[in-house]
Amino acid sequence: MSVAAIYDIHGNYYALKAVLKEIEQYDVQRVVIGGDLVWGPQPREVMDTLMKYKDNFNFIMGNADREVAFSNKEEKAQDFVVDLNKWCAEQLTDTQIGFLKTLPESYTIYIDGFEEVLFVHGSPRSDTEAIRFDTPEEEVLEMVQGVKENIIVCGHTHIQFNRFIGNKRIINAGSVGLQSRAKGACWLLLDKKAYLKVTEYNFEEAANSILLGECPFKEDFAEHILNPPHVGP
Ligand SMILES: [Mn+2]
Repeated sequence: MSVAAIYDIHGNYYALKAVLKEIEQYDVQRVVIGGDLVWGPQPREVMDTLMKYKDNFNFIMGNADREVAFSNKEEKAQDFVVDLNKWCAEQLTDTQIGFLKTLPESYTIYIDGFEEVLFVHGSPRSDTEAIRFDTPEEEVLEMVQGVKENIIVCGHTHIQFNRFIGNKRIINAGSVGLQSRAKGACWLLLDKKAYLKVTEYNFEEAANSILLGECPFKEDFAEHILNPPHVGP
């Protein structure tokens, strides 16, 4: 069995389309959508696409899905994040919001060549806790304490990695739509081995389509796609 893990799409419709197209090339039996689906410039297009797979893909909730789905329409915009939570929620149908509200925190599956694999958004104990490529080992060990699976797939920090810490293997799938460092849509293929994939797509076309939309801060999203920030060494 091979599995594709698609994390942190963040409302980037062109990046999602490119990854869905690429995974058709592989004999993928299962797709895990690792949270943070809609917070970004094209939430409706992304959600319309993903809902077609709602009975086939396995979804888990990201912090941003929770914040969008439960955003308070009456709340005054205080900052960028709150402002965008509200805007994203307004773009979605009630069914789509309802779907986001019911997503589970984690997903576990046995994969050939890997044994049981636990999928979470942030860390096993919180969808907002970041496991980064350079988080000190002792901090990571604390986050995974008590987890029975030895292989953990996460996202949230938008940079791919594959780390072996103690008896745990932790793989960050990276971000499809709002990646740092890599130029392309980042995802993970588990097919006997772990492959950190970067799928190129038409960045100019994606940026232009975002700029034609109504998303607040759309210029920032377009710029991020054209010139992903380089974070870390
Ligand atoms: Mn997140």
